Amino acid sequence: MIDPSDFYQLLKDRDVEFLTGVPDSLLKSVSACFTDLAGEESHIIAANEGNAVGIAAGYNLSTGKIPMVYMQNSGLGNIVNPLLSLSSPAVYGIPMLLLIGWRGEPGVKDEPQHIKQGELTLPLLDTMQVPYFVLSAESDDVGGILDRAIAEARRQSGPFALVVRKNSFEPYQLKNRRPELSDFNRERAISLVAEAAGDGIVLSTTGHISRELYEFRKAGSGKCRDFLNVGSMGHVSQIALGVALARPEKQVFCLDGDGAAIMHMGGMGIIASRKPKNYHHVIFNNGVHGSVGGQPTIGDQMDFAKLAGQLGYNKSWSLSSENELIEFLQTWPNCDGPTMLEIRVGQGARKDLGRPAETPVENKSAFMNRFKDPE
Ligand SMILES: Cc1ncc(C[n+]2csc(CCOP(=O)(O)OP(=O)(O)O)c2C)c(N)n1
Repeated sequence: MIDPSDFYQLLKDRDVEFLTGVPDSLLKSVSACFTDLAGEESHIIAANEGNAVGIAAGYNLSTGKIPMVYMQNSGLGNIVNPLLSLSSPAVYGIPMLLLIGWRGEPGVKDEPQHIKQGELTLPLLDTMQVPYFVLSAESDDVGGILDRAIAEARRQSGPFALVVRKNSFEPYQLKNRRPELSDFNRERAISLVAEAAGDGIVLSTTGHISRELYEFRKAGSGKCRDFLNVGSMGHVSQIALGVALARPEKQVFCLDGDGAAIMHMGGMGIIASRKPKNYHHVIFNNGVHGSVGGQPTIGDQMDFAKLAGQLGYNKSWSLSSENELIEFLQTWPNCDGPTMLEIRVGQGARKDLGRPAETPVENKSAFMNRFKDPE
């Protein structure tokens, strides 16, 4: 296995000192190490992976040095455009290293949302003509691999990818943890919101939030008929918008995370512009990418309620305790939307948090049946 601190040092020794990206469960230890060891000026957790390629390009344009962009392979979709129309040797030719966590590698058991992406990770890189090397726990001479990757990125004047297999890096515990934004337990907050949503339509975001909602439904009625957006991080607010506009007679509740909302934040302006009266957006803001290791987002600096108000949501609030939420929920589902409720919550999730037992297609059917069947 590769020691993440050694890896960071090997990069520095080669003058690769600027790191940007979006955390990934499989690269958890290496991105936590970047958060701890690299100063703020040389490490930026970006809003999304495409933005990270942009930041890296700006760094290279102004220093001539090679940056590293790290991501989960789910982020490949976000980087296609800036790779092909910015950093490609056929356009500006901007050398950079990409470090890509390979979820869903063929033959390795993984969650359904990672299977197709995992199967197509190398073919996608081939199609984009991005050269790559696959790193694993058995890789020795990582320094030599980096030397060749850097030389190739410089020779081609374009990106070079290191695709990282599961368990390549040794565990590393993040030390610079973001202070808690509140001590309100998120699972409890989710259960209160889901209950208040009554027979409204609920959609939830990628990661722990969907898993907590699922567990709450299973413990209650035993059935989950909410749409659990296990993949496509950052898009649940727009899926919910599509539902709300098509079904104005239903109250629609979107349970979002701070990292996910920030990833494609422009969508909030589109929600506000269409003014769906039945749309209720809830952001559970813990200030971190909790599902993939707790690396910070900019959630602590965000005032989502104020932002929503400025964008044109009808009403918006922010709160951070169970008592406030219980009182608030007496009236909220009857307010005209679009509404935004930011709930500041604590970090972390239960160690024994389950995962949906149903496939995404089964989840879709149960969700779609809600529009046919009486409850
Ligand atoms: C495009 C993309 N990039 C990265 C990931 C990996 N990922 C899964 S959940 C998550 C964190 C989500 O953060 P947030 O919305 O704040 O919710 P929390 O994890 O704190 O519950 C990340 C980065 C992903 N699934 N898709």
